[in-house]
Amino acid sequence: MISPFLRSTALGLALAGPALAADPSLDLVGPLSDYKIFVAENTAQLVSDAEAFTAAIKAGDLDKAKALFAPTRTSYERVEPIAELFSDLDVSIDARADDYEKAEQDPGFTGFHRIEYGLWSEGSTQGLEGHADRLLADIRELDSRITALTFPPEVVVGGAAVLMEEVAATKISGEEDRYSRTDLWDFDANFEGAEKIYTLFRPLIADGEADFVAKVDGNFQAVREVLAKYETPEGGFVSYEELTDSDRNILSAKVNTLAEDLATLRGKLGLG
Ligand SMILES: [Cu+2]
Repeated sequence: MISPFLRSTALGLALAGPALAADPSLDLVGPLSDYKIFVAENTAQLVSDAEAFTAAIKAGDLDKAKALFAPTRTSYERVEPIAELFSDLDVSIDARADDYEKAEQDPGFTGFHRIEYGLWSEGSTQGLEGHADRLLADIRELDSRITALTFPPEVVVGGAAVLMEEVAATKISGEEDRYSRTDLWDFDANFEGAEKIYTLFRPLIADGEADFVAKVDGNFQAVREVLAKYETPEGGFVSYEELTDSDRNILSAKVNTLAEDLATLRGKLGLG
């Protein structure tokens, strides 16, 4: 879930006024419609993955449910830059226990991380059936909303920066997947999602901003190289506990720089 505080500070400007490209030759329509296709592909994948994940929970298959948890989340984490556009569902799908008064015991705590708590900390699928139904319903609702959803360019481009900020500020501490330690799967998907946005808009500025583009490309590349060290042969990631301090420091530095640089991308595109 995206912190409302980070959202409001980083998007405050963008939401305050109409966004007009400074340079009329900057055609945002193409990248935006390509991005919408990317989001729709991911939410469709999320629906089918969530069907299998929730079916395993309801069948009482603990091992299968645990195995499907992280891969099911990846398509959600890839679209997290625009979570602002469906913030009600982001809360019910992806909130942390800390957001609730009674933490894990709070009846308002739902979604992936409530299920994660049950599967890992309580070691059982028992009592998770209702949470599984709710999660699948929320995910289907999200997928059905995408077609009609308007994607404001300042929210899409700003969202990539905000997500990097969020990774640097909170996710790097390992808060997101604290019961399963599958955080590296989420990081990888978050970077993919932010890089997708950057890559789609990059051609619009590449000519005039060669240094900027080289720097951002290099930082995404550096992050990919660190994460690649932790990939498993099956295409997943090892436990977050295996991340060394020095790699955590590299990731943290790169993510902070990416957050700053992507925050300036909005201005470079004339998005205020
Ligand atoms: Cu998340």
